[in-house]
This record gives sequence, structure tokens and C-alpha cells, in this order.
Amino acid sequence: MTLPDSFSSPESSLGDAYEAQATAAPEHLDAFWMPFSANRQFKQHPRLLASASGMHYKTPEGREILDGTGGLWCCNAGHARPRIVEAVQRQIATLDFAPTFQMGHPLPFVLAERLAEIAPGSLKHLFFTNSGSESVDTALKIALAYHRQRGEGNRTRLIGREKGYHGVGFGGISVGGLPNNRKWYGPLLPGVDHIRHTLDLSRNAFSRGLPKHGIELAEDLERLVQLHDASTIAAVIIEPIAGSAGVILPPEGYLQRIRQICDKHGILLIMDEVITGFGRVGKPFAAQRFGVTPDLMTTAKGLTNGCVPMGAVFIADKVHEAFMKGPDNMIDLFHGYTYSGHPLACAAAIATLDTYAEENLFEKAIELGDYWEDAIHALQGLPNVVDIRNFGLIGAIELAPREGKPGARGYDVFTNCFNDKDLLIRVTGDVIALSPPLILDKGHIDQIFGRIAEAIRTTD
Ligand code: PXG
Ligand code: PLP
Repeated sequence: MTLPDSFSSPESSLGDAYEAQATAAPEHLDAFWMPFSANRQFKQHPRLLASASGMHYKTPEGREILDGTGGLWCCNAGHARPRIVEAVQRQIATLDFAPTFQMGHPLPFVLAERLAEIAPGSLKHLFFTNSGSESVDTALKIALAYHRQRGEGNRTRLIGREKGYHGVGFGGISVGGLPNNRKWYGPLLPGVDHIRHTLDLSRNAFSRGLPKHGIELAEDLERLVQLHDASTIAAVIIEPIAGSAGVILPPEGYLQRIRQICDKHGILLIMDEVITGFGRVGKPFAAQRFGVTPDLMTTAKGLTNGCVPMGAVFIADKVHEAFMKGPDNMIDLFHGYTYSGHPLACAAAIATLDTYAEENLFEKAIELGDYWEDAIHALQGLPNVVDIRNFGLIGAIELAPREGKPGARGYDVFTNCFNDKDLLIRVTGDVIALSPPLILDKGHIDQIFGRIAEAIRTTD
């Protein structure tokens, strides 16, 4: 498949490396095996993005595409923000790489302190990774090692939740609950079990904000404790709001009850805030919005505004302390990545936190929350719309699947939005998921839902 001409000769004066990369764009799209994609279908009708600024992408042909998804739930401050661009440019010319195994450079220490300032509760210790998947594997390993450090090494069981998404590492897919992401890969980690998910259209369809019904689903954790015995369970991992499965909200009181059950049985609670972190729900983290503090918290995405890969695990005092009891000269955690605390990622993250603070972006999802809620719920009654869900600046519109063809209707709305309406949305199956950059205004909200409504009306 040939790329559009404009893709191979950008109107750009950004210098040799950029031009070489762009002009080297392949004649064919075959070599790149795209992640989570229908590669053959895509390569017959490619959808390419060539540049981005603020709320918009630009295609190679110069079409401006409104970004309804913050890239992939990650560009919370919008695109090409000057402070972040400049920080990364400056950093690469100053210190391109430095090891962090038994060595240091200033930036991860600075960044960790900045993150500790906005962290919930006592989660003041930071371990850096390169993605959400790595953050999840890191948190699971720390949970297991924590119990062993305390002489409770038989606490090896990990509990996830049906429909959960925790990335694609073997740990993450083991505790994850999306069958397609699991079934291809053999027996996965042993000793994992799952509590039930909280999606219930029969009782909660078209709820505004948190659903009223379903707190009793938290008792499913108590059931697994009775089955396996608390003394075998290390940790429970859940997303405060499940994103990838199509935006599943916690019923009122549910997360509080999960926290109580964990406390009662000495089980660590890991909240996976890869999507909900960094302002998505109107506080730095969902933990703060919901008033439930986990023992470990996994993050990535919005940490660097998506522009350099990075993740971070936030660790509570009590967990961290358990590792600091051996001799000073002993490595306290046998875990880490070559790129843990990478200079470019740290520079991007610090500049991102500055941008969030300067523009009060952590408050935006509360300021605009009511307007967003009214705008998305105005789509109730459109053809095939069976549920609408919202919280903070997250939204989901669930469509009824076509007979015998799950996902086809959602895909058609997605391509119609991109090709004809200049709007980027995300679909998982027949659920349209929205997570716009937090810099949006009411006009953008009107555009997003106006265009989606039109696309839904014209899709059979
Ligand atoms: N945990 C959660 C809760 C996530 O949402 C990950 C872990 C993994 O992060 P990395 O950086 O390894 O991808 C995620 C990622 C979607 C979509 O379609 C969601 C994610 C990634 C890509 C697409 O909703 N979430
Ligand atoms: N594989 C090999 C052979 C390695 O030497 C390393 C790191 O040194 C890794 C994998 C892990 O790479 P990373 O630290 O980037 O996760």
C-alpha cells in the first residue's frame, strides 16, 4: 500500500533526522506488525496521522482531526505543548542516557519528589517503569515480595477482576479478565483468581456518573477469601474505572467496600490508574476522587502526556519500609528496567506536571463534568444506543451489536467519524470510548457529541 505523497515529503524544516525518517516511509505498510490491530484490513484502508497540536491531529493530506481520545488515553494536556517539547529537546542534548542501577542522575529524584507531593495517602515512594504493563508487573512483584519480606511467603495468590485490563505482560494478562487477551497464551501465572465485574445494564443503563446498584458485587472478594483462605492471598488488583473493557464504573460504595475487605484480611490493594491518573476524573488520581487509598498504584500514559514512554508505581510507606530492613549493602528489590528513570522520560514528566499545574488541568474534569455529562446523555434515544456511561472526562456510548457481527457497528461509527467527521474516537467492540485532552472547552464537547450523533444516525 502506497502512502499519500504528503506523508513522504512533509512541509517541514525540522532537520535531517526528521526528514530522513519521513522520506524513508516505506512504499508498503507490511513490515510494521501493528499492535492490537486488524493489520490486513487497516493496510487496505490506512488511517494515518502526521502531526498534532493542542486538541487536533493533522492527517498527511492536511485534514484537522479533533482528538476525542487524548491519543490513546494519554495526552491529557493536549499535543505538542511548548514546555514539554522544549524540555525534551533540551534534555536529549544535555544527558541522553545515564544508568540508574547503583548510579544516579538528578531527574528521577526530582520527579519522584514531585509525584510524592500529589500522591494519595502515604504512597510517597516511586518506582519507574516504561509503560503501564511494566508498572503492573512491577506492582504484582512488589506485592509478592512484600509478604515474603514479612515472613508471610505463602501469600502468593493474586486476585484480579473479570473484564479487567492490566496491560499485556504475563502478570497483567493473568490478573486481567479479557478472554481474547488471555486465551492464546497458555496457562499464564498460577494461583490467580478473579472477582466479578460490575457492568449491569439491566439495573444501571443510562446512569449519570456512578451507578447506584451493585455494591454487593464487592462481596465477591469475600467469597474468594473464604474459598482460598486469606493466608494465601497477596493482593487484589482493580482499575477504579475499567477503561479498555469499554468504561465500566464502580457502583457507589463498591471501592470503599473492597478496601475494607482487603484491610480485614491483610490483603494488599493495588489500584491500576494507568487511565484514571493525572486528572482524568478531576483530581490527580481516582483514589483521591473516590476517597479510597490503595497500597500500590500503577500509572503511565498521562505521566509524560504520552510523549515519552514512562510508567510509575506509587508505593505506600508500610510496603516500602518492609524492604528496608536488611543490611545497607544489600540490594533491597531485585527488579528494574534499563530505562527506569530515563532522562528524557523524566524531563517530559516534570514538564508535564508543570503544565498540568499551570493550567489547573487536574480540576478540569470537575469544572466541565456537568456539561460533559449533559452532552453525552443527550445521545440517549439515538438508534442502537443501549447505554451511556460517564465520569469525570471519561465517556462511553454502548451500541447494540449487529446480529452475528459483534463490533461491526462500532467499527463503522469509528471509521465514519474519522473519514467523514474529522473526529478521532476509540471503539472497543461496540462501545465508543471517549477521553479527550483536558484542555478542551465546551465548544469541543459540542463538536465531539454533535459529530458522534450524526455518525450514529447514519450507521445502520
Ligand atoms: N493498565 C490499565 C488500566 C490500562 O488501561 C495498561 C495497564 C497497560 O499500559 P501500556 O502502557 O502497557 O499499554 C493500560 C493500557 C484502549 C486502550 O483501547 C487502553 C490501554 C492501552 C491501549 C488501548 O482502551 N490501556
Ligand atoms: N534481555 C537481555 C538479554 C538483557 O540484557 C536485558 C537487559 O539488560 C533485558 C532483556 C531487559 O531489558 P530492559 O532492561 O530494557 O527491560
